[in-house]
Amino acid sequence: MNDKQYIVNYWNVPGRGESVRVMLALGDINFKNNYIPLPFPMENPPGLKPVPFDDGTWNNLKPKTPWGTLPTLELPSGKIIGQQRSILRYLGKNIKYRENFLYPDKNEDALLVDSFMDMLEDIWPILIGLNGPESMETAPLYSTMLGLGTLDDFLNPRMEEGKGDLALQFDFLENAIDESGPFLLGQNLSCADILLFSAISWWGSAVFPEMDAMLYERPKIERSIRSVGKIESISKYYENLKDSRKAMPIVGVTNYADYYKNFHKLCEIS
Ligand SMILES: N[C@@H](CCC(=O)N[C@@H](CS)C(=O)NCC(=O)O)C(=O)O
Repeated sequence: MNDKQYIVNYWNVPGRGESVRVMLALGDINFKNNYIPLPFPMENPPGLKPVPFDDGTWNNLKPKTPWGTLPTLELPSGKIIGQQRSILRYLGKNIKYRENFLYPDKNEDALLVDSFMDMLEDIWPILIGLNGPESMETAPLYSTMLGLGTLDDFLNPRMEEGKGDLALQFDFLENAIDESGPFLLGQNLSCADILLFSAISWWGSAVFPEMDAMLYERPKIERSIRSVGKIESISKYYENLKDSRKAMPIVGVTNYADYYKNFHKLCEIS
């Protein structure tokens, strides 16, 4: 890839943008994080830069994005593309780890990578909420973002071992992972591992109190995300940004800096 700058447009939380950031960090690619204030009607605490909450930026930007959503990635050519998994495939066709592209050349491997990524996207809206009759206060992600804590009444029955619909999804995921590892497809790292690393770390602070409920008796999921955390260019990325997390808001019981805590944990950054 060339040296011109990529720009990741996303809120200053991991969410769906983090996998894109991690891919670029892994590829040692020069990029800038353009943090868009979260479009929540909450007061901006004084002195925080960039401002965390709504200042009108998203209202102006939304119609100019390809799909009305974030993340978007601005390419060095100036073209702006959207959709997390499309961006990951695009980057994966350009970035190698140990001689192999992160989106595999072989059709069948690429198909497997796609299916891992698609199943993660199926879990995403359930955890965010807001697809059913939920209001913001009863949607698991918004509950922590609004500082109201995790929604145990929502999570506990759905994570019940062998029974809950979410627990079963994580079991399917565990069963689909290559036995010998360390990554989802086996020896070769792929962009699906990067998405899994980003998703579990994010959900383990934004929706669940910790990652434990998702990792319990699912050693292959844990092996993949721990192996990603050990990659030097990724831990370097988090180390470099650690101090900037001090400029994040505290809302109710939520310290927004903690949304990055699992990334630091997996990268073994104290
Ligand atoms: N399938 C899309 C979903 C994107 C999406 O829903 N993004 C949310 C943030 S995670 C968003 O932009 N919400 C603001 C809005 O819809 O106005 C992707 O994976 O990129």
